[in-house]
Amino acid sequence: VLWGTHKSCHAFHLAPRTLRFQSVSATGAPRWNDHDRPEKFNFASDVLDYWTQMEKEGKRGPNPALWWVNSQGDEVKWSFRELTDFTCRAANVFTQTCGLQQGDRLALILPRVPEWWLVAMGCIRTGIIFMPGTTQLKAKDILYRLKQSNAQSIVTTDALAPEVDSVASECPALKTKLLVSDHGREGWLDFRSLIQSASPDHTCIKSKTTDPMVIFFTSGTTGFPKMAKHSHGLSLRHSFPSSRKVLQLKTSDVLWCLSDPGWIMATVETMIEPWTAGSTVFIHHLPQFDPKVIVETLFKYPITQCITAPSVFRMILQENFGSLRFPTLEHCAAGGEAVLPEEQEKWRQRTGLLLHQLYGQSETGLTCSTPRGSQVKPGSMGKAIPPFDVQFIDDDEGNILPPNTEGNLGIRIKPTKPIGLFMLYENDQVKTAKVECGDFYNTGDKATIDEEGYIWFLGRDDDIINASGYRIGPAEVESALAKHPAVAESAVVSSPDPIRGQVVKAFIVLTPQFLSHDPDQLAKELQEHVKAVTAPYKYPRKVEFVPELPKTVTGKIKRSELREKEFGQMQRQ
Ligand code: BCO
Repeated sequence: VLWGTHKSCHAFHLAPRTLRFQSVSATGAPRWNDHDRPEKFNFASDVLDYWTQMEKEGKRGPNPALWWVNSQGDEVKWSFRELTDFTCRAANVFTQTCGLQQGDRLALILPRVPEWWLVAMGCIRTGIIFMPGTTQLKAKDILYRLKQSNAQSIVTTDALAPEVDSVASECPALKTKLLVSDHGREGWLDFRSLIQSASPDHTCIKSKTTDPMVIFFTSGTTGFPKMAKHSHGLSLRHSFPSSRKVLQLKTSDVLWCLSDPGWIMATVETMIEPWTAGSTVFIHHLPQFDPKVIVETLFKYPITQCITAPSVFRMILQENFGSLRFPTLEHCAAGGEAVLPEEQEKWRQRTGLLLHQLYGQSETGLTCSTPRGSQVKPGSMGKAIPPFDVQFIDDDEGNILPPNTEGNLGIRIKPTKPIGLFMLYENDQVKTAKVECGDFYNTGDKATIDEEGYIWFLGRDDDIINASGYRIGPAEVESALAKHPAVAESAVVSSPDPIRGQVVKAFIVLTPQFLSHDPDQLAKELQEHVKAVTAPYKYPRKVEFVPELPKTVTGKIKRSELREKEFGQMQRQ
């Protein structure tokens, strides 16, 4: 460990060695302009190894590149030199031990443990496409992901290994299972010991900017999650001056983004954006969400910037904490769902800090924000971040609408698709085509823009539920409910919630044999059932039993009618 002290090392120690670099920029990481389209780019060799070189030349301060802590007092601090060393080893484990090649797919389902960053960067070095997933996934979700992607490999922990084993026989493409654990498991390779014995000499691939790098699973309004595939352009974009302006990170900054590693927010804000700037990525293990731990952490560690979901800021404000004047915190940003002006004001009063909004999707990465230092218009999600040309378009042909008119937030893709926008939905030409509207990618998010370019979120134009920053497709929850014998049919919609913004609500028609059951007890049983068969964050926090569901003449459930009833109720309260 090069910097500071640590009580005990959670993961492993390796002596940093002298390294060979394949592609170190002479002029520094941020050498591209907003509209550059370099033919080749690889985040590992062009950015991570650049900072390693800066450290070696004494041109970067002593702060770590990754600083990981947990509530037991364990701590890991890795410099960029160590990260280059360890991620080269990870790359060798994948290619030499596991026989994986550029273009192969690896499911990465780990909690916030330091190995997550080694696996992701090891994949980038080798061109293996990594597919982050939350540890809340259940066997059924994992099976879906492995089969849809034809994944050759998976990296996960003890907690999820049995779930993987229960479905592995249905995944013929799956060649290697890697376990991050202190214990062995039959049929699994031990990632930690393989890293220890692997060579740190590795030649990073010379990836094209347009080569695939990562796939995020994102919920749709119908069916199961889609695979939004991104190229190396996703990481190149954060070297552009417009992206660098958003947080204005410096090498001395310590950025804590609390996102679960399964979401695009974590890939961008706990890896790409801070390391592009040579900043410290701070991670707390946080196996369970607890506002008290978050507040204690912000007091205890020299964190300068914090990014999380608006629900987290709300939950902190709800608790009775004495002081929220954090000694080193300078900048806060919230992303994943909308923030109300009253919440921004309350946060400012309690902390003395402005709460900036970020907006993006798994398909788009960071799309809008109010850059640090520029005027925050309360309730607005800020301005478009170039190279995205954001316009407000109509549903039909993608015609551009004038300011202050409600429209779909569109990102121009013609004549040229901008760097950083997803490539396509893997294996799904129909859905890829469906989100193209004239010259634009249609986000499906309704918003308006004012004359100064500030954007105001209004809502979705479909049935997707945004509950505390999670995008949840109703079909996923309805399909989980359908597996319970009490459910004849169900309709799942969003319902307003003062803390989480929205929550999942299920309207359920019971089968005759359950009609006489105690409704409260049955609601709890169904909630537990959903938590057991699919990722628990999707479970319906509200349940209402109804004799029938509203339907169109063709038998289609009118979710919009139910949703309007929910939001109408809120207005009447
Ligand atoms: O609330 P309950 O206790 O009833 O249930 C919770 C958990 O306790 C439970 N659970 C979790 N793991 C389980 C489990 N139950 C059984 N078995 C397990 N293995 O399930 C429920 C999960 O709900 P949750 O995750 O909302 O829980 P929690 O603890 O209330 O967390 C609150 C938040 C705010 C921390 C959480 O909702 C959150 O992390 N939200 C943010 C999501 C996010 O990062 N979105 C960004 C996506 S990327 C993007 O938008 C692009 C932006 C550029």
